[in-house]
Amino acid sequence: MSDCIFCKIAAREIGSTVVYEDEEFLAFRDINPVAPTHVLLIPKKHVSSLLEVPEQDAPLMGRMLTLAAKLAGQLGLAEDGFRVVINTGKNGGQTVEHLHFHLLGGRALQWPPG
Ligand code: DGP
Repeated sequence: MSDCIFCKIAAREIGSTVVYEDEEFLAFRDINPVAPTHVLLIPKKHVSSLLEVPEQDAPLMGRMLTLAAKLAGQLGLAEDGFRVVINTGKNGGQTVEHLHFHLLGGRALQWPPG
């Protein structure tokens, strides 16, 4: 989508610190990290939120989830643990309307999240 900031990051029109890329996905460092490791994983295809994922994209979502685990390992988070977060909508705290997983680790995370 032309006015979507994450589409622009995926198209390399806006700079970011990329940690992983393939044909379907991009992972990059969050501009405002809330943990020592804070990476955003996005599908390159624009989907505005988890609520808007079409049924036929279930396999894509499965690949995204297994990729999140693989990246957590590559980022050194597997041993101590980590969190994958999908903020959705107003109460979920979603601020960018392009589906993204937050991959958070490097410190003990609180629960409930507040
Ligand atoms: P959320 O609140 O779940 O929609 O998370 C959006 C995240 O995106 C937030 O943690 C900050 C991050 N973010 C917003 N704009 C940019 C940007 O231009 N570059 C990068 N790297 N991250 C961004």
